[in-house]
Amino acid sequence: MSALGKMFGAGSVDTFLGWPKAQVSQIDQAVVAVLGVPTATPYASVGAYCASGPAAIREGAAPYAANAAHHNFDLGRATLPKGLSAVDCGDLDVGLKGGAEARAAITGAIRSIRAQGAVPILMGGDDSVPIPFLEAFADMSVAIVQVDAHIDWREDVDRERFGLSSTMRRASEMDHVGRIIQIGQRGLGSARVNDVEAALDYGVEFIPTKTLHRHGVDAYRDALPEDDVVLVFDVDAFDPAVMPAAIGRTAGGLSFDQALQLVEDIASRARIVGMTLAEFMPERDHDGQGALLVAQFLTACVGIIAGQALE
Ligand SMILES: [Mn+2]
Repeated sequence: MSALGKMFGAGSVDTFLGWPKAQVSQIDQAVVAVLGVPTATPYASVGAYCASGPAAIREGAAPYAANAAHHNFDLGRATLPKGLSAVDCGDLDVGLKGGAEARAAITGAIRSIRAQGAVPILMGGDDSVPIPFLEAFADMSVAIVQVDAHIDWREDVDRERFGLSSTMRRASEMDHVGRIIQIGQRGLGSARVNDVEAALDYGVEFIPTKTLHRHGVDAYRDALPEDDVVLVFDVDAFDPAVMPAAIGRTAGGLSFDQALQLVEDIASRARIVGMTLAEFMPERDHDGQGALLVAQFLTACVGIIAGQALE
């Protein structure tokens, strides 16, 4: 723990923002439950390279833990409105190999959190984790807002169909998934030409980062869904200058405030029923800079989602 953290009263914490620990099966009255997941379906070529992401994000949030109940200027109020509580369910023990069993465990955990009335927030883990997360919403229809430098529409990679480059194609095949809005594509490496065509055929609306930078919120205002939304956020959507802890760094990404405003704007039209935050790779971070940013962003997202519980 840094001396600076001590000065502001931070103690040693091993949960996100120092929230109470809870079992997935017993989250009491929490309106939001955070769960860490190391991977779902890693590619053999790279393995579970974001497995230590959840621990690093909790560490990034640790300096704020002593202030968790303070006024949060990103929200204009306390992160958790009075009377509401959130819990950290720790990391789901699915090992690092992933596969069908890991995916089933993730889906089961998210179903359990939802059945108790809380909004699940999954901290990855590589971007294969949203696939089993989304499977846990089969009892309702959802729209997806995916924020990512990459479109993730590969049919398969080396014959693996459930990996991090196929996330949105697998999502599009789920009966309960309706509209898909994808925001943040940029540069080379976002997509193959035929995958863009398949996504457009499905009805995906793409809002590249370039459009967002040039037109601001007008770039997406009319595209945002009014149906219940699962927010699928890949941290490589952020500009690598502010969030370097990603394997797929691409210049020109979102600022902290653009991402925050986007989540606010989604929440102003639709209920956010779940969120995944993936691809945080501590080994690529610079002196914890990315972890701090992602922790602050996730804190704001939790606050926005918790605020919806009051509506
Ligand atoms: Mn990505």
